Amino acid sequence: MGIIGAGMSGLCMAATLRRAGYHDFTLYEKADEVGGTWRENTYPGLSCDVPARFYSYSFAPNPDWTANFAPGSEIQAYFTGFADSSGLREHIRFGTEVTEARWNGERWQVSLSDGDTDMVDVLVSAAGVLHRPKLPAIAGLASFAGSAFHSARWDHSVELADQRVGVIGTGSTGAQIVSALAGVAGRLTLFQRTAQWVFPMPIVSYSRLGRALMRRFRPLNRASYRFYQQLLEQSFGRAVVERGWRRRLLATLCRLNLRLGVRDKELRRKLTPPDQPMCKRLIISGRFYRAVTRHGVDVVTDAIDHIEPEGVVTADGVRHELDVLVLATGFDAHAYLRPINLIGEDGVKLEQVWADGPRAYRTVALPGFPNFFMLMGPHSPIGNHSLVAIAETQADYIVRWIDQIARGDIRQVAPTERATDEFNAAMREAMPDTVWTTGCQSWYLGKDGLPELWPWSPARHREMLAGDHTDEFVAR
Ligand code: N01
Repeated sequence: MGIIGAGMSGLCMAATLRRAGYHDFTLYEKADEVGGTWRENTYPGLSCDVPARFYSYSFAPNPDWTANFAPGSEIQAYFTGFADSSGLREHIRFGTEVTEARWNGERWQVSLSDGDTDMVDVLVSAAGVLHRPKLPAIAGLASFAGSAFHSARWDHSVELADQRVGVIGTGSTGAQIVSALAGVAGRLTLFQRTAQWVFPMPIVSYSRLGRALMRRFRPLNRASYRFYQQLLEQSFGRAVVERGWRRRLLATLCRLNLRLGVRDKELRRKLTPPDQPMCKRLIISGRFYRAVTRHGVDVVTDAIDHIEPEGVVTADGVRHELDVLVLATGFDAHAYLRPINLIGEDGVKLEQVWADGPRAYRTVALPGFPNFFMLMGPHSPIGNHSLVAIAETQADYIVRWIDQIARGDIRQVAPTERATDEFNAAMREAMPDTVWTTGCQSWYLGKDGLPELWPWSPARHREMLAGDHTDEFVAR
C-alpha cells in the first residue's frame, strides 16, 4: 500500500492501518519531515483556530497542550512526536515526491522524484488541501526592493522589529500575522481588499496542574475531546449548513464583537464586511481588533494599484513605503493532487476527469480509479471544523475496503459513475441552504461558483461513511 504525504492525514491513515494490523505500507513524503501544513507554516502568530484537544487524533490524545488554541510549533511537535512514538517513521520515504501514479489494470505504478518506481495494490492520497501558495497578480510585485514572501514561506532571517511591514490579505492567516506583529513592527500596514468577520475567542493557557491531571486521568482527555467535538458540531458545524437560530446567534456575536472591539467609527466602517458572517471562513480571534486599533497599525482599504521598489501604491495615488511585504494571500485550494499525474482505467487522466472542478464519491473515492482513495478529498467538511476528526472518519472507511482486498474477497474496487453523480447532485441540491452561497467570494467556491465544501453536518459525514455501500461500487 502507498500513501501520498506524511502530514496530519497521511499519518492518520498510516496509524489506522497499523491499528488494523497492516505493516506493509509506505508513505511518500516530498519534504524531509512530517507535519504538512504545520511544517510549512511558521509565521509569527500561527495557531490553530480549532481547540487543540479536538485537533488531535482521538487515539493519541495529548495531555500536554499548553493552551486551548495551541500555537503552530506545538502542533508540529505533536505530529513529529507522534511519528516517533508510533514507530511510523520507518515507513516514510522522505524527500520523495510522487510525480505520477498509473493504474495498470492490476496495481498502481507509482513514479517517484528520485527515479524509482513502486508497485502498490492500494494508493491513498493524503496530499493535503491548502499547500500551494497563491501569489497575488499585482503589477510590479517582483520589483519590490525590500523582503517579500508568502505567509507559508516565512523568511525568518528578516528583521521585523522597528521595520515598516506591510501585510496583504485579511484571511485567517493575515489576521494571525497582524495580531502578532502589532507592537513589534515599527509601522504595520494591513492592505485589506475585503473585510472579514471575526468571532471572539480568547486564548486560555492550561496550568501545570491541569496538564498533570490530564496526564494522570486519561478519561479526562477523552471527555474533553468529546466536549469540543459536540461544541463545534452543534455550533459552527450546523450554523454554516442550516438556516436558523444558530446562524443568527453566531452572526450576532460577530457583529457585537466588531461593535465593542472597534470604537473608532471610521475604522469600524472599514472593518465591516459586506457579506454575512461565515460566508467566508470565519476568523477566530480574540486579538485581531485589539491589534488593528493599536498605535502604529494602519488598515488600508484603497485597492492596491501596483508595487514599486519602495512599497505599495494604492489607487488613491498614495505610496506606502515598506521594508517588508508579507503576502497572506491564501492558497490554491482546488489543486488537490496536482501536480501529480494520476492516470486511472483506460489511460484516463485525473486532469480530464476534474476539468470542471474536483468531484468525488462521498469525499473518498473516484470512479475509474480502482483501489484509489483520498483523505481530505473534494467536498470534505472543512468549514471551521477539526480536519483531524474528518481524516479519522475517512481513514476508517478506507481501511474497511482494504480489509476486503486483503482477505481476497475482491481484488479491485471503485465507486460507480452513477453513485458518484447522485452524490454530487444531492450535494448541489443542498448548497442553497449553506451560508457559503449567501454572496461572497472565497476559496470555498469552485469554478462553477458553488462551494466545494460538505453541505451537511459533520455528523452526516460520519453517517455517510459508516456503511460499506457495496451496491455503489464495482468490485472484482
Ligand atoms: O487565505 P484566504 P488564508 N490583493 O484565502 C486577500 C486555513 N488557515 O491563508 O477576501 C489584495 O482565506 C484576500 O482578499 P479577498 C483556513 O482554512 C487555518 O488567510 O479575496 N488582497 C483575503 O483577504 C483558512 O481559511 C488556520 O478580497 C488579496 C486573503 O488575501 C485558509 O487556511 C490559520 C489579493 C486570502 O485569504 C486560508 O487562509 C491560517 C490581492 N491580489 C489559515 N489576493 C488555522 O488556524 C488575495 N487577497 C487552522
